[in-house]
Amino acid sequence: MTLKQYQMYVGGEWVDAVDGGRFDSFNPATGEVWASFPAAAVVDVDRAVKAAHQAFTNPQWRGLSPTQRGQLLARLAEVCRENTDHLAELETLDNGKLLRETRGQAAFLPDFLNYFAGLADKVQGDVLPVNKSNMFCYTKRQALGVVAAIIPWNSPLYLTVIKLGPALATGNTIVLKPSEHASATLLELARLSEQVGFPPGVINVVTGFGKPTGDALTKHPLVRRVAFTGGVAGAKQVVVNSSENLSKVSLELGGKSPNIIFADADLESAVNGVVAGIFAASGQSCVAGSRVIVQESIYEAFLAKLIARAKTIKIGLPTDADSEMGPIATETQINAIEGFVHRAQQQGAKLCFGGARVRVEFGGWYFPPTIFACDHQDYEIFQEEIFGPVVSVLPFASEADAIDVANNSKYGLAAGIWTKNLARAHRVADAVVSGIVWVNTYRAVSPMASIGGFNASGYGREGGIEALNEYTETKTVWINISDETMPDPFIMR
Ligand code: TXE
Repeated sequence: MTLKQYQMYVGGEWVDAVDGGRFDSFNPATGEVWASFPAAAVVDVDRAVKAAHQAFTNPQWRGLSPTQRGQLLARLAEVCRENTDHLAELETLDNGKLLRETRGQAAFLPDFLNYFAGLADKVQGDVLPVNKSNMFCYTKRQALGVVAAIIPWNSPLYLTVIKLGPALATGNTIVLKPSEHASATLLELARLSEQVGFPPGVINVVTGFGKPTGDALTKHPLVRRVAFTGGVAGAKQVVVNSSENLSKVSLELGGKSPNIIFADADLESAVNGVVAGIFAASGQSCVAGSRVIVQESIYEAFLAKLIARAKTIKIGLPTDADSEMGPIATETQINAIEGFVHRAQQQGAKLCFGGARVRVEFGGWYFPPTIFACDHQDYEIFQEEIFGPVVSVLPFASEADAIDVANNSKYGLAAGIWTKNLARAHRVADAVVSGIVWVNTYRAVSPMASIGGFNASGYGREGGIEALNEYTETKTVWINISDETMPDPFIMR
C-alpha cells in the first residue's frame, strides 16, 4: 500500500516542515501505517503563527463586515455538507471510530458552523448609564488575535468546529494543531476552507506532536488565546506556557462521569443510556459515563441486564455497517486500558464481562465491552479516566448517597440521571458537580448548548452563545460630550 503523503497548510500554502521531518499515522482498524504528515518544528510553528497574525491585521480579513465573515462560515458549512461521506470515511481511517459515528458527527458539522455563522453579526456591546452627564460610554466586544487550537484524536472535526466557529465568527484567525494520531481531517477541512475563499492565513494547520509542535504553538508570543482539548498532563503544560504569552486559555479535559440509576427509572432506557455512555466510541469520549451508580433495590437486576446487553455488542471493522464497537485508537491506549483492567482485578474488583483484548484476523487494537462490579469507590478504575470501554458499577442506598458518590471525583464534566421523579431529577441535577447533566438521556449535543467542565475537567465553555465571549474581550470607550475645556489634570474623572 502506498503511503498518502500530506502537507501542512500555512499562510494559504501547502508546505512541508522546513527540515523535512515527517511522522507516520496508523489505521487503528488494522494497525498498519496509512499516511505520513510533516512534523512541524518550532520554526514551522513560528511561520504559521506569523501568517495568522498577519492575516488578523490584513484588511482582506479585518476589513470584512461581521456579516461577511458569517457568510464565509456558512459557505464552509455548505462544502462540509457536500463532503460529509468523504470527511467521515477519512476520520474513520485515521482514528478508527465507527463509520456510522463519524458519519453522524460529520453530518452535524454544518449545524455548528451555521450556528456560529449566524452569530457573527450579533456580537454587540452596551451603552453604559454612567453617572457622569458629560460622558457617553459604550462597550464593544473585540477579537483577540491569533487563536491556537489543540485538538485530540477522538473527534477531530467536531472538536475543531466548536473552536473555529466562534473564533472566526468574532474575527480572530486560527492555527489548528491536530493530534499526531489523527491529522488528516483537519487538513481536509483546510482544503475546503481554501475552496470557499477564506483569505490566506486565517486558517492554518500545523501537524506534529505535543512537543515540540503544540508546545511551541501555545507559548508563541503572538498567540492570544489557546483552546485545548486533551489530557490533564498536556493541559498543565499549556497553562504553564500561557504564563509566557499570558494568553487566555480554555481546557476541556475529559472526566469520570457518573450515570446515576434510581429504582424508579425505566430500566430499558437506562441500560441503553449506560451502553451509549460508555461503549459508544469504545469509551474514547470525554463524556464517557464510566461510573455507573445504581440504587440497591435494582442493582442486581440492572447489572444482569447490562451484562446481557454487552454480550450482544458486535465488535468489528469500523467500516462494517453492523459493527457496534470498533478499535481503540492507538496501541499505547489499548496497553493502558489493559493495565487498568489488570490492576482492578488485583485490587479485588469483580470482573463481570470482557477484560481481555480481542484478537481479530485483520490486526488492529480491539477491546471488548468490559464491566466491573465494585463494592467501594477506592478502586483505581472507579476514580481514574480510562478512555476505553470499561465501566464500573456500584450500588447506592439513598439519593444523598448517590450525590456523594457522584461528587467524589476530581473531575466534573458530565452526569446522567435516570428517574421518573421530576422533583428528584431537578434536585440531583442541581447537586452534582458537573458541566453537563443529562436526565433520562445521554450524549445529547447541540450547537446551542455549551460544553465544559468543573475542577480537573477543565475550564471555559465551548458551544452556545457564551462561546462568543470566550473569543473576545470587552473594550470600554469613554467620549466626553461636553464642550468645556478639560479641567484640572490631577483629578480622576
Ligand atoms: O492526549 P494529549 P492523549 C485524555 C484521555 C487519554 C489521555 C491521553 O484520558 O487517555 O487524555 O490522551 C496535544 N503542549 N483525553 O495522549 O496528549 C497533542 O499533541 C501542547 C481526553 O491523546 O493530551 C494532541 O494534539 N499540546 C480528551 C492534544 O494535545 C500538547 C481527548 C491531545 O493530546 C501538549 C483526548 C503540550 N505539552 C485525550 N501535549 C477529551 N477531553 O476528550 C500534548 N499536546
